Amino acid sequence: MSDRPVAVVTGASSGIGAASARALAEAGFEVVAGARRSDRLAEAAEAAGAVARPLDVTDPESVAAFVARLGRCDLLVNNAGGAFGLEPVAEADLDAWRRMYEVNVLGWARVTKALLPLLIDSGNGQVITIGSIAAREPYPGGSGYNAAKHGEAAVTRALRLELLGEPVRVCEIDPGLVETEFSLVRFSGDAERAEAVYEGMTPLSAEDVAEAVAWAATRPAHVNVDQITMMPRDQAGARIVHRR
Ligand code: 8X3
Repeated sequence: MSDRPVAVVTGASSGIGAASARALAEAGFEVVAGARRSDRLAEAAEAAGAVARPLDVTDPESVAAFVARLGRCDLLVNNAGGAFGLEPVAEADLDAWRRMYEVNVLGWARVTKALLPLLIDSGNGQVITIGSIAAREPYPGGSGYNAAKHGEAAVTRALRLELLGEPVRVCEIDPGLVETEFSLVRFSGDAERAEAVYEGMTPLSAEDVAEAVAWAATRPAHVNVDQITMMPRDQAGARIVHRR
């Protein structure tokens, strides 16, 4: 590896993760892109100018193998996550809730915990969590995802407090509607339902969020960008959307 600072991006095979990998490579980082889907990851990493490495944040062995290959880590972008379903509490699928907690909260914790020694050793480390407006505002049908994202936000904010005095910054970026594969995954591949989420309005793009990631990552070392909430102009709350 070169002398460039090393950024790890999780969930980097598509969407915000892939766009962040590209934006960070352009900003001068050596980017290590991790994700489960190896074909998609190889393609996205190549386009981003990043190194592709297999990573399943829900699997302790996968995380351990991923971390063991890193000699250095200056920045961790915790992007892996997602929603499964949009049922109200009355119809909640608790297995889906468990999976959401597993990927959004325990996945976050597994990777962050494993990389903290390298982040501290770097002398100027940073953890950026890609949260969600769902971490700030509950909405009907969001409960399981809201709980997972509120959980992820809570651990991110706790980490910020715990690392006070250490050379590691902690940042939470909470986007609203971003057109990625997010809704396709949430609705188990139902493309029509996924497209309807962004109908008649202009959502954020993955690149819009990636710009915020790169901006937060390139502030001077003494500047901690704690939290960013960003939404499309057409959105003023988790479920307050203007459609034409
Ligand atoms: C994705 C945004 O509003 O669907 O995290 O929860 S939302």
